[in-house]
Amino acid sequence: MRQVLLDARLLPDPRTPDLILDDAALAWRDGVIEFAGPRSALRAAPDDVITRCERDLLLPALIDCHTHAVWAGDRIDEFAERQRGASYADIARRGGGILATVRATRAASEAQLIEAALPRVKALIAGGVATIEIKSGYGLDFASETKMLRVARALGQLTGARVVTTLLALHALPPEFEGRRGAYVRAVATEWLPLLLDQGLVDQVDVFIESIGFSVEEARVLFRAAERLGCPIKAHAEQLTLTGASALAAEFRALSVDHVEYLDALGVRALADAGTIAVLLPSAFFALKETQLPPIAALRAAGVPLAVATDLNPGTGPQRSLTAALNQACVLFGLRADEALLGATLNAARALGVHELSEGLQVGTPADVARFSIARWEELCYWQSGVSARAIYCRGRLIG
Ligand code: DI6
Ligand code: FE
Repeated sequence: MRQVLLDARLLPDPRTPDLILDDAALAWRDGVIEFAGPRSALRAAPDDVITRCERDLLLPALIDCHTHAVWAGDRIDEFAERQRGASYADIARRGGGILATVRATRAASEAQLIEAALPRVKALIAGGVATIEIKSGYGLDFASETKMLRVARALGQLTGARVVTTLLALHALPPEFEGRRGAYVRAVATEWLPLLLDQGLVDQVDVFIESIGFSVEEARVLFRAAERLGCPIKAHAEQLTLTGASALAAEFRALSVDHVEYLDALGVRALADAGTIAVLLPSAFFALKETQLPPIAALRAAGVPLAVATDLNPGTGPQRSLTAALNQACVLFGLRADEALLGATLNAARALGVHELSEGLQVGTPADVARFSIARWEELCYWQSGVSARAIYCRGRLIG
């Protein structure tokens, strides 16, 4: 059977978003695109199944390259505390924040975690996302980190979305390792990572490198182990302070560094030389009422590719719409609409190492397609509440 979308406007390549083909056709078989172009050039096939798109806009499905979508419990009390003036760091230092979610997540079953995460993932899909990165990092012991990663894989199977998993065991120091930081880092690097890779549960690793997280030297231990195991690397970098995390990540040819509000000129240069993507997370910036903007102009001038993601998480990222995050990236960080669109498609694919999605919709690429009933593509960045997709396909399967 060949799926054929007709009567559409087609934006095949976010590098040239104004090149939109009117009266276009898009056809795929077994999840791989066979035709993308003017309807007049399409030759009918006997097994065509046709969908008429009423001049809706078709473009590459969006990619959310940074989420912590799996967690139990909530942090709404902390939200209220922060409204009363408490800082995120203070709450974390007194055992709240990430560790509050760790306690709830450890206590939850896989089924409970799936039940809690499914609506969040479905909300992202409803907003045009077909590929979602999901991190661990609320387990912080081997069994609970394994549980989180199994749930992430299950969410991909249940929804049909492409899920890329990330081991973020170095998200916070678990209480049982208080005073034994080195032992925890070594356990993650030398025991947990190889085991989880062998189980096919981990696609890449990440570290929260921060004053209230892990140091550059601690991250280096895990990055060395990941490099030896051929596991791609990313890092939460320069979110709250300048730590040198981006330079370290670039040294290991990381796929991406994420947040980068406090990135300096040395770090920008290092990212440019390494080809590392800078992932912007404006919803976390907004949630924390941050004031330090990422150095967008310097990143642009150095040619560092920019991606944009939701950072969906219970503490700093109650954001379930990637297009709403695109609006924030434009308004808060000064991204142009075309940069934001690229940041949620081709550059986000590169930030996840999903290279088959890094060239747009063309013959031979996966049929990851979003259909929006919008007059102009810029609306994907214009509406503050985000935009809903009319339909979303992942590998040619209708998932939302
Ligand atoms: N940086 C963040 O903003 C999130 N994790 C991280 O390393 C916050 C996660 C949380 O607060 O639960
Ligand atoms: Fe994050």
